[in-house]
Amino acid sequence: MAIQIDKQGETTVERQSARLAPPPMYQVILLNDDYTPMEFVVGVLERVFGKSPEEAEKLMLKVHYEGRAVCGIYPRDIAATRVEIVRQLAQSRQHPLQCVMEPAPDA
Ligand code: TYC
Repeated sequence: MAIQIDKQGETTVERQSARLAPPPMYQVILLNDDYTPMEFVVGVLERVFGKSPEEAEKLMLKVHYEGRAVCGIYPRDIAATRVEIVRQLAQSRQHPLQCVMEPAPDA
């Protein structure tokens, strides 16, 4: 909030949120590989990205057939956290699953 006091002693409180640009957004992308089990990928999409079982299955198959798919679009810190969680889950089961983030194209 910006607070301004003019010469007459009037105080103006300006709501700063109205003037802030929206944060830059990042898309989190899952990449295909030949070894990670399909069920594991479906589980990741449900647990990390909040997808329903049906959405997760559909998205996993999109990655499987097309090589990659966007799992979600988030502010930078949230995107980075989700990429890291996927990395840790994959590592814990020794799967080569790869997840990356990149700036989202402007809406
Ligand atoms: N291609 C993998 C398989 O046939 C399945 C898979 C789907 C792996 C999506 C990674 O991001 C991925 N077992």
